[in-house]
Amino acid sequence: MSVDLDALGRADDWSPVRAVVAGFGVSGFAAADSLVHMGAQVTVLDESEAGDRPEHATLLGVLGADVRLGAGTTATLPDDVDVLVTSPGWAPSSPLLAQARARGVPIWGEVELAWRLRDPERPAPWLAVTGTNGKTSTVQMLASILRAAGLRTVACGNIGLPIVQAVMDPEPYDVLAVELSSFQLHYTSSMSAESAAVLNVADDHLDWYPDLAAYVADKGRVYEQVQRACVYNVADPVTEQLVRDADVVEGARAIGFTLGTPQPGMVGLVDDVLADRAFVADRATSAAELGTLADLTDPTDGTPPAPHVVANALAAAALARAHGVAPAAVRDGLRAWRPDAHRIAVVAQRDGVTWVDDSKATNPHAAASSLAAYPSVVWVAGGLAKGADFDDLVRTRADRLRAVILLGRDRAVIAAALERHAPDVPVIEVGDGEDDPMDRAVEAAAGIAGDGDTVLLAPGCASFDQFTDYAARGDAFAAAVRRRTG
Ligand code: UMA
Repeated sequence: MSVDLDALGRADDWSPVRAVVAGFGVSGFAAADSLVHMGAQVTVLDESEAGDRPEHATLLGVLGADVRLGAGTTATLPDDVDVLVTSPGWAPSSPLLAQARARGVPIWGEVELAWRLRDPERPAPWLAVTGTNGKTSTVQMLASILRAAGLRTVACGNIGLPIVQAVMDPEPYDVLAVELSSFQLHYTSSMSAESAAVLNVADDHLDWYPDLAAYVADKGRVYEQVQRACVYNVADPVTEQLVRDADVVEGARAIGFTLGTPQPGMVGLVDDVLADRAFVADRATSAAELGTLADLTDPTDGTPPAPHVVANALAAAALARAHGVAPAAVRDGLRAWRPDAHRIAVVAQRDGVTWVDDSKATNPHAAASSLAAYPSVVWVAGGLAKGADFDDLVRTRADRLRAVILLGRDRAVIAAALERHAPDVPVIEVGDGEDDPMDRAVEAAAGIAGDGDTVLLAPGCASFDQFTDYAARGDAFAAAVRRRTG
């Protein structure tokens, strides 16, 4: 007898449910743990036995889960499965997911599971953020604002804390600041966020998706069934179109954010003031002040905020205002916010040269935003391009490039774009055979950069070909810079 999954919630008995969890990384472990907690019969499959997986397997094994790790374990979907809960990194073409589709087994992501497991007595509303770039900073700003308003909240989702873990927390949250990747949205169908924002859309993850349209469509899913506000980027018409295409709850509003003067129904900038003309009573003639650019200026070195940081702050402010947060709490929250490491972090200043680590710029769109902040740049780039195209980036930023240092597996993709659109810019390639490629790259940059230049690590690519992750890449850059500049 099959189980009526749609009738099951947090208050129900899940013991008849036979769930297979695909992947035992961060989200897979959290999903499996929650399902075991709900009493379901859980089988977990993961090709890898590395890291903390064996320890987690023992832990869940004691609680009754069947955890199968290692090569070959993910080839075949077990018989008698009611639901497959997949990790976001699994492409829909994976054999396990294809078998589930062929057999009519529902496929949920961990986010879908989290939505279904919300506490019926006190379901914390979700304020959801997606977009190609800026998601993590925006949810951090949002969480900071919500905290300044006295609310119990946490930034969760793609940022690292699985949403299901936040939802199952014994001490309930008032509201959640949720970062969603396109992968997570792909496997989410019943979520109805209180409000949601798409910050921007540009090429990314074209190794996972058949084409850009499929990626954009998954981003748009964040607006489905939104209850209060769909926040879009006035400068990015694709995001506004996604709002138009969405099926929202009656009464939900479209709210734009802009670096220009806001029209009624938008938040934006009036001189250096972050101004709200969306959530004030008389928006035809007045605006509320949500803070100033000084509130986003780094107090340690007085660096003014880059344009995309202001845009992210306006999007976070719109989501918070839609939730009912007062203007003063928006200002206090933005003041308290600090960017993470590896996001346009100044690592050294020496002999008129500024060395900046923006290792988090893992696609061309992010690298382009980063390059826009500096007039004369020695650009350090390369890694895994994920199928992206660098032509637009090079065409629009060529006038800022003094020289380019390329490293990593797909460096030829960037070299070819430079050849086409900036043939006069000197390019130095660091070969794969080098012992410490980042050290070689920094050495090459030091040989070129002069007074007034910025050496900018904004790779436009993922890091996994040469580093564990973008943080390790940024650390390697900073260490090499310090060795050279003292
Ligand atoms: N695996 C298999 N077979 C496969 C594919 C994967 O067995 O064919 C296994 C891997 O061995 C691994 C697990 O499945 O154990 C992979 O899980 P995953 O790659 O989906 O990653 P998680 O550890 O569950 O982390 C995920 C997000 N990862 C991805 O989307 C790739 C994390 O985002 C997120 O923080 C976490 O859930 C909690 O929500 C990271 C990320 O890189 C930061 N996101 C991308 C981005 O920001 O660009 C989308």
